[in-house]
Amino acid sequence: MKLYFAPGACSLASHIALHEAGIDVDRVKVDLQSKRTDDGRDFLQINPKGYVPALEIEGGEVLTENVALLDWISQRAPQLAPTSELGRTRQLELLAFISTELHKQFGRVFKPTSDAEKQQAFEKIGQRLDFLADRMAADGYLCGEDFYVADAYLYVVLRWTVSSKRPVPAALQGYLRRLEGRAAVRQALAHEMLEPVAG
Ligand SMILES: N[C@@H](CCC(=O)N[C@@H](CS)C(=O)NCC(=O)O)C(=O)O
Repeated sequence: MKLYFAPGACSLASHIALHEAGIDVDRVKVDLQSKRTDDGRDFLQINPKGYVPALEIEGGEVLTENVALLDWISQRAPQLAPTSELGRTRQLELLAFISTELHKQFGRVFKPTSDAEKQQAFEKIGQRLDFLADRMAADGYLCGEDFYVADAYLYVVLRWTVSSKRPVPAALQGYLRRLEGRAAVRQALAHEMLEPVAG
């Protein structure tokens, strides 16, 4: 199995989730500008969409899209999804929210067409992080006491918030520290040569 990633990009979520699941993968770094892999291949031949993450699974099929990869990993590691009747659907609801309402806003932060657009994106991100903070159990994770794959995705968004020099809502600061205390998060960071960001 091979995970195609770029350090600190959204592929870090699947990287963390694979560590949490105890699934062994080869890691292949991708240069997102040149679309070349570290081992000299044309990444567009692997994922014609040209973005990470991509996961080559047994049999050679390549899975793409954060939501799909994280759901796929949680199906192989059931401890990474809530077990209630609506558990998987609730987690997909969260993954879709993080993907479309948070992750996508960072496109406007990293490549804004104007200062006003960047400011608008930060406002939306702030509102949506507050929404998640309000529903999160104290000392817990997004869905309660246990860590699930959606937490790995939210971790990436919080890293981007910190690197954009925006405040992480007070209610999420302890959560960020808890995430960075997890062995799987530390291992994925080390593989990607990244430092923790919690203060
Ligand atoms: N819809 C995709 C978006 C993935 C995405 O935005 N990947 C970024 C890194 S965080 C990327 O590889 N961008 C390079 C590009 O689009 O050329 C998903 O959710 O997996």
